[in-house]
Amino acid sequence: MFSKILIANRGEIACRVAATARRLGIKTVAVYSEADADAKHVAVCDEAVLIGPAPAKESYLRADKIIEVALATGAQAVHPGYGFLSENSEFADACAKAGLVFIGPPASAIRAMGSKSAAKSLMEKANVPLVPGYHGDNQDADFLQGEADRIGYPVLLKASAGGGGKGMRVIENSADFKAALASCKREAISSFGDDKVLAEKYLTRPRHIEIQVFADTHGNCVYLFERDCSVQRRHQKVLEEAPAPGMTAERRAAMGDAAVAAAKAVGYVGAGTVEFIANQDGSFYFMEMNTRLQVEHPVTEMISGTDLVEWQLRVAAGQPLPLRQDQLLINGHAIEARIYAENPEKGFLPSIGTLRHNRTPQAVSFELGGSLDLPAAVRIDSGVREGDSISPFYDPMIAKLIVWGKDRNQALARMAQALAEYQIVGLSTNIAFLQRLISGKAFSSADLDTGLIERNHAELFPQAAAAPLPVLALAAVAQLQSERQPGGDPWQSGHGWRMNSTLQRTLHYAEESQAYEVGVGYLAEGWNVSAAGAQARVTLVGNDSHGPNDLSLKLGDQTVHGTVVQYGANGENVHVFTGGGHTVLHYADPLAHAGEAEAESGRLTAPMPGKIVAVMVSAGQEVKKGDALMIMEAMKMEHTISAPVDGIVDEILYAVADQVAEGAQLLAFRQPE
Ligand code: MV4
Repeated sequence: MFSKILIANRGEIACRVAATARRLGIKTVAVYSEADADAKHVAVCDEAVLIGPAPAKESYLRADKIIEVALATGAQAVHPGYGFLSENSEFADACAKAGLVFIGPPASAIRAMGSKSAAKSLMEKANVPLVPGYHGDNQDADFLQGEADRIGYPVLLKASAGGGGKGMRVIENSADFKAALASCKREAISSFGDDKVLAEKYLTRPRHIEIQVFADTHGNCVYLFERDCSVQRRHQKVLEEAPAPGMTAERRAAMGDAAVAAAKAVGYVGAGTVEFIANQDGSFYFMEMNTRLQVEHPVTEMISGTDLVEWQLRVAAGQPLPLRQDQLLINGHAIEARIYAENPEKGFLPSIGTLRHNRTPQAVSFELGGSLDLPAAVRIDSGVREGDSISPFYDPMIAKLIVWGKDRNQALARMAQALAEYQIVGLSTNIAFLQRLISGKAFSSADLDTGLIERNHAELFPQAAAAPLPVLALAAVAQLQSERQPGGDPWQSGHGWRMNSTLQRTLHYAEESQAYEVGVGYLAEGWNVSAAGAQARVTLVGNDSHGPNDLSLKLGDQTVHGTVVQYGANGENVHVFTGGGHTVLHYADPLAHAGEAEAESGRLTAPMPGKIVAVMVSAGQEVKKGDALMIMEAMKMEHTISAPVDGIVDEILYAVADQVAEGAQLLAFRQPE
């Protein structure tokens, strides 16, 4: 076995590989770009070497640099992870030439599977089922049309050099053939520099079912069952599960044997995935082979009780596979959801930013080894921690959330629970979208095909509902708590209450296009909170909990638990997590905004009559936007006057205990040039 390996990747997969290496006592060398100097994968490896600027072309794709680092650090092997150089046959060759073991298949196997049409010819010879079609060299338009007519419509034209759905055309009838062929060839030449196409029978409601295979250098090759990855959008997998719902033992054996035949046909070694496209009746056809460890490998690990990275390392070191086919068994059901920094409401645009708050459900990380003997109920593979950023340079995946259950229903329930507990603030995520997806009828009843997301668009993108009273009450109570003086008893909820009158305030919140006015009446104990026609007596109940942002409220006789994260000037960004939901509110502090309008003229005025109770700054002091300048008591409440922008305090016009009239200028303020 190796004593040191280099991990030529970043993010969760680099961390995943490092975890197994550590467990096996293998030292790890990380490589990183300038953008990743503080990344988790750098922290979890034993050594780390900077290889270049942020763009992948100048860092994670620099084969020469990576090999140089491997040699300089004394690594004996290179694990490429997925993406980047993982399916680059020249990199595999270059590693071998440098005397390094490439932890992956032989370069020849990568090449053999690299070309669509060549791979299909090889598969045909190996008796791996192919979609009825034509994938030969004759590209004459009349000939291809004859083939399409023979196959029968609808027919799918695919660019031979294509992948990921690019360069595909569905043709409904012979009359449309020539125009579609010309258009497909134009796209193929411009996208791939090669206009060769193949024609296939078009499957109208296909499922994506892939088989995990593993081969060693001793002639052994096994399959570790299937994964159903039908739930995709624009060829990006969203949910993956194992085993595939509805799979029979006979079909599984047939697909497994076909996948092993495919691997053997190209002299495969290591971890590979044979992708099939399956009809609803279960008939299946070879699509392509991925010659790497896949993103979704954890669902296979969970149902088979294996560590596929350990298998990769053993095979690369020349050891035989740890188990024979007859020793491999399926235990239970696993589902993986990919948590992405993206905005589903805005066409799934990647969302760049910092994970200000990243609270994950109770889970094991792979490092803890919980998925080996007794499967963990929940596993999270992630390459980022709270405080880390999702940068525009790389894939914006935040984490893979993987759950295991004794059956699919238990796994589904655990996924729902885990997603409900997952809290992220700082960037948009697809968590709410995943919640709707897994609870929707199509997925929960396993009515799967690659069109599931598009077909259920209305259900998956509902109109935003108005925030209910518990959400607004949590936001309001968090605001009241944050206004409290430091050092006060945080659970004394009578703040603002006066013997001879009831103080009444209105807090203003906005959510996207909706605005909320939350009425707060101070009581001797708690508050009367009213919003959107609903009203309840609210009290803060003991906090037996968790974190500083957690609140438990009594709303009438209902108990509500929630987490409220506030940030920005005057806590203007308010994130409320409760009941598995996440509401993003904007808090409009009336005093802060009274100041903002006057910032340009350098004045900060009292928006109402009151008394100065504290002055925190002195003349000439530089302050940052949001810094507290003065506290005044107005309307029987204390209000902080904050700097509306970065600037300098010119003059302070009132002192502590002074009475001020409405509109009085409190201090003079200027912005630096
Ligand atoms: C197909 C197909 C229907 N019929 N081939 C899309 C990506 C490429 N690798 C193969 N793809 C498809 N090939 C025939 N004959 C439908 C797809 C397809 C698809 C396949 C797997 C997973 C998701 C998909 C989404 C849309 C279309």
